[in-house]
Amino acid sequence: MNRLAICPGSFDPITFGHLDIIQRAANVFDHVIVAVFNNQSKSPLFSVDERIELLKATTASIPNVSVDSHSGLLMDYAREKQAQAIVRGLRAVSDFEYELQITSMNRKLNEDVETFFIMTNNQYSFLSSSMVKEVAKYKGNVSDLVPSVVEDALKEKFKLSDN
Ligand code: COD
Repeated sequence: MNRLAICPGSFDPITFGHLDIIQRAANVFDHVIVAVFNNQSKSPLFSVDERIELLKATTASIPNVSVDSHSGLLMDYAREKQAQAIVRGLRAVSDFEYELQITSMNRKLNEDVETFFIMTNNQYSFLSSSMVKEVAKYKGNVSDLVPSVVEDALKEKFKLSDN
């Protein structure tokens, strides 16, 4: 049986922290779908299409990863794709509260899908899309935090919004 996992997130934009989780999930599952969802509590900088393009460009070298988006509930999407697993990353204790809440709700919505957590790589434990956006906005160096294609997209975004 082919094991399919979904890595859901806002990915606004993808960072090396996300990429590390996606790569490690791809090492374990037969296929991984990286799925862009809108998180109601965040106002995105990049459109869904832009986030998909950046994800495709940065995961192109991982053969068993594909990129998609969905605008409804994660668990409906998991059912539609017949996925066995959700994979999420965990950084700090602060992530745990949030992840416990959404995992409990998701389990209530669909008991057939397990959620797995991958502990952050130490070098990315401080890294978040929000911080990357803030550093880039004030012209700080983000080259160690995101792939170069993302760095370019951030520069373009903030250059355009400055005008
Ligand atoms: N190291 C390790 N993991 C990391 C790092 C890092 N440096 N940075 C981020 N991650 C992990 C996050 O912990 C997360 O697991 C994943 O990468 C994606 O992160 P984000 O921030 O892009 O994604 P979120 O947390 O905004 O995603 C939330 C969802 C969009 C998945 C959620 O809102 C959702 O499921 N929405 C759809 C509606 C729904 O079904 N809701 C659930 C019922 S309440």
